[in-house]
Amino acid sequence: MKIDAIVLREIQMPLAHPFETSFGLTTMRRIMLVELQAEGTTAWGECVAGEHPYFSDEMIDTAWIIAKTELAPRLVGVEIENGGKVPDLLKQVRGHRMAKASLENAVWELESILKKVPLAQLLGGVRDSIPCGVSIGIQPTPEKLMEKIETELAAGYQRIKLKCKPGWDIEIFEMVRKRWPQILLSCDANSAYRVKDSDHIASWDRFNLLMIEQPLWYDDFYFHSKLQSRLKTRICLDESIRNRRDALAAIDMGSCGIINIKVGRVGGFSEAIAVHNVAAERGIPVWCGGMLETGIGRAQNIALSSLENFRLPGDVSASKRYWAEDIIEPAVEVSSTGEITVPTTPGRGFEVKTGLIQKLTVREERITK
Ligand code: OSB
Ligand code: MG
Repeated sequence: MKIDAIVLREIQMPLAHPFETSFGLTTMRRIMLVELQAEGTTAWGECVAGEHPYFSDEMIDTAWIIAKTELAPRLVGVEIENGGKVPDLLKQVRGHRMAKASLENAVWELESILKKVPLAQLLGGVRDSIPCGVSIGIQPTPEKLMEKIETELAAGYQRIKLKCKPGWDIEIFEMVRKRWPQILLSCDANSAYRVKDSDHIASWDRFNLLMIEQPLWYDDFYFHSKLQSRLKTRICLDESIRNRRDALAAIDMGSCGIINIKVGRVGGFSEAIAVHNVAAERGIPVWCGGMLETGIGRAQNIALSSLENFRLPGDVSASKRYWAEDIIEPAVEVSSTGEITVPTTPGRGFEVKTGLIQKLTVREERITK
């Protein structure tokens, strides 16, 4: 496969519902899309870097400059055998995993289009449908949160994840558990707690949470392992896991019992599959996280979630939870039993609305040889 040109685009889209985490409030997304023009067709990638370097040290503007000056020039005009060869072409550049993933994933997509196989199959997927959960942000009031949970459960979602932080935790879990004693419930702190909060967090065991996601520092394994040894509830690591070696270290140290795989956070499909495999070998379940993606990233998340060890409901939910109008069609829909059907057509399995993307584009850059 040879890429003729890579087009970077920034699109801006307001979220249908503002999303608040312990690190901040997002109302408007600025998203870098990658379009590969190759072999008479086009393939797409989405960069999940945020508007600010709050979730990770990348943000859309760093991803843009790195993709433009360092990564795209290493891919354009070069014979690339398949998507799995991309990490090797980009390895001289350290870090910038979200920028790398947007390009690598587009190459995998290109390969699936040219080979006329579904992206899920190319990645090694085995599932026809994937179980879905939702991530519910911090709300203006507890009452609003209860309404949201009610709506999502009625829509069929199989697991509710609550964003939490000091001051928005025990009282909230108490209230939710009182009303819904049986549901699959988890929480995600996005690193909002410290070691001194260990007793506080240990007291959450009584809420029978499926997991506690990333309670401590974004770059830590050691203190998570100390905390995990005090908990009955499994810790799930998100931010801390950057690659397969991190997954191994975290599992061997007992820092977590579950791993959230975000393909952007680990640098692309190759590394996501490697994390998936090493977790599977050690009996640690994984699930697919979300980064408020458009349909392009979401379609790729669906494909990844079809791998065997994605055994827990992911944060891969319907387009309408995020956008008034998604940039793919059909929009991603979730069944009344909380599942998304994995497409069986070649490539990503959804059409990209190029006209809409053009309208949403605020900057564009074309990289050729
Ligand atoms: O930590 O999982 C996270 C969104 C943005 C940044 C980080 C996270 C999230 C989510 C939302 O939890 C997942 C989604 O619905 O896309
Ligand atoms: Mg998380």
